[in-house]
Amino acid sequence: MAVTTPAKLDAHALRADFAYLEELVNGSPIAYLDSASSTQKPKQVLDAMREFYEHSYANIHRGVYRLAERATEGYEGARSKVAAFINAPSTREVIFTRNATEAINLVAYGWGLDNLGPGDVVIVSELEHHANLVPWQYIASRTGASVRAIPIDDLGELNLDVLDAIAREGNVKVVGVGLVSNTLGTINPVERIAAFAHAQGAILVVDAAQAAPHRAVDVQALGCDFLAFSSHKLCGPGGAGALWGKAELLEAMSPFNLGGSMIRSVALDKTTFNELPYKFEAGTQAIAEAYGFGVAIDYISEIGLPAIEAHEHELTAYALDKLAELDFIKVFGPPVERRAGIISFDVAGVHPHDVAQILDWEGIAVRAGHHCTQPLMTRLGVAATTRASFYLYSLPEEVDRLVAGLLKVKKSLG
Ligand code: C6P
Repeated sequence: MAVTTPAKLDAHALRADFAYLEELVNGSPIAYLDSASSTQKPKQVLDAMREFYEHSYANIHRGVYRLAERATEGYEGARSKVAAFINAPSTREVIFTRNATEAINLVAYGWGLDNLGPGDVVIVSELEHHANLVPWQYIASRTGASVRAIPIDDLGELNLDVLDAIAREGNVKVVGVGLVSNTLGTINPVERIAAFAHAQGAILVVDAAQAAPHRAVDVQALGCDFLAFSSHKLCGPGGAGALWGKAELLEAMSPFNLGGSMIRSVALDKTTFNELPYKFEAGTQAIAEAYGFGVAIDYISEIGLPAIEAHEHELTAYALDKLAELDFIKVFGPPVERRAGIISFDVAGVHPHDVAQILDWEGIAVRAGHHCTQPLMTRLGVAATTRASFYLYSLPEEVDRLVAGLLKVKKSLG
């Protein structure tokens, strides 16, 4: 069998697209190791958005004048790009939202309120970001359903053996899991979970916030029913995100936000709703941001998701090796083969906020905290971790600086 290696990306060259990465902090370029939180934006996206605002901006789906048509084309063109990016069968199935959080809330409210009830079970996992846990807890509390979590093992990987036992507790109606954990980088076996969910007659909601920017995501191959992600984590602007859902489910669902644009006809006593996807896009959307989301998809697609994934994999392997040499560091999470470019760790005797503060003095940006995964922190037995995360512009030199910075942390506070 022929093995194809993705073309390598040139992170040094790509950094020229990102103004902040060219700046110096205390004489050194910033080592931005917080892309899991949000990515830097390339000039291609920023220039395109400025051009759009200057020459193509008007409200969409309303005006018949040329400018409005141009704006509508830009916005709908971005929808087509999102659909192609995740291999959605139809653009009608792509809803623009503000972010991944809103996309998951849309499903929890729009599907959950109508379809969950006493005796029903929503399964999430111990790895979930609060965005894929709190909406389900809330809707379960409103409907009488219960929420169960798939536990993780000591490597931070899902223990799927418990699924059958959970299924015996009630009617499993929803399974909500992330494709990649934002805290541990664990890559979850979503195809296997899809088979379980569908055998139960449940829907599978996939949080792809940490996956779609870094690896090819194909909603049809995953076998999910809904998938959510954000633009700002893939080089795009904030304020735009996407929900993909199967047309038959979206069609049967109640709307989430109500008002202008999402209606077909309104009388004082009755309203009928618009067709997909507009039924779920009430009010004036983040038009230029959706457009910029599409440009960001072009940008990362041109570099190539396989090349981005391979680059991050190489960096992660390098960083895990280097960190393993430091006896005062405890790294959480799975081995590199089953991990994306995210590394959470503990520095013996030093609070993660102090770690991050000292690293900042060295021009290294990492995140410290619970990463919106408090149940996972409880499972790990810590209040917080320090987290480094990589993207297409990350460099091995930045890993070396992280290691040198951690040695300084140890010297000052350890
Ligand atoms: N994680 C992090 O530093 P929004 O904020 O809606 O764009 O994305 C929410 C979200 C949902 N799921 C996962 C797996 C995520 O990682 C995030 C955002 C950031 O890890 C901010 S907490």
